[in-house]
Amino acid sequence: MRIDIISVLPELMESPFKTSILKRAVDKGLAEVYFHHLRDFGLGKHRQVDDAPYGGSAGMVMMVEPLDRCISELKEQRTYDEVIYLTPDGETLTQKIANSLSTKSNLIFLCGHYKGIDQRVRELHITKEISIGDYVLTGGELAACVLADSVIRLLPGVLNDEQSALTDSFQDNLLSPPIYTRPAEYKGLKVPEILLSGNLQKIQDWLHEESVKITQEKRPDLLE
Ligand code: 6GU
Repeated sequence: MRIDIISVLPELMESPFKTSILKRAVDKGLAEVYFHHLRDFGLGKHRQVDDAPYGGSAGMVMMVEPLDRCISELKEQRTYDEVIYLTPDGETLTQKIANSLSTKSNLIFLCGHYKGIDQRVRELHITKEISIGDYVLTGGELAACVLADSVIRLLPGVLNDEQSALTDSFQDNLLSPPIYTRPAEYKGLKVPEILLSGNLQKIQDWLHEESVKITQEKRPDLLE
């Protein structure tokens, strides 16, 4: 998978892809992540990328021309499955969306800034708009990292068996059951007997029951 990320602040997104599992995915060639500095497509000697909105409301708007030039240049080089705009008014990211994007080959992520993008960028290029939740960030960069992480970890070969995505919270709309490691007793708190029993079928059944119980308690909306 190849992800091209367009931003006015690409330096905000460097370390997540240089650390741990995402780094390994990139090193193994399972994910290619490229940053594009929007300012390189800015207008005039000040490399302008934003301007005041027509109609006189507050804030600045990301201009159509730099974004169109940047995205068009990428599209000349390959076909993209989706051009995704990270914005708080997009569709809220879910595991289902991450699963679906993990089957794609080429994605563009456009990080929103200021008051947003000129509407004509949407009409020309954007195929999907994603938010990572109902709160406001200073820009789309951290959201782009969250989205990339949720997608890249699903690519075949990125996680090993122990880290398998199949038993994650949300993979089957259930939260994870409680887990324990040694010691079997700590400050009088004991690991449930069943987990020490060695009976794999019973353990599986218990873990599933616990998952359902915890989901009912914490996130009943997931069971609806
Ligand atoms: Cl994608 N961008 C911004 N600026 N804030 C957000 C968001 C995105 N998702 C949730 N809050």
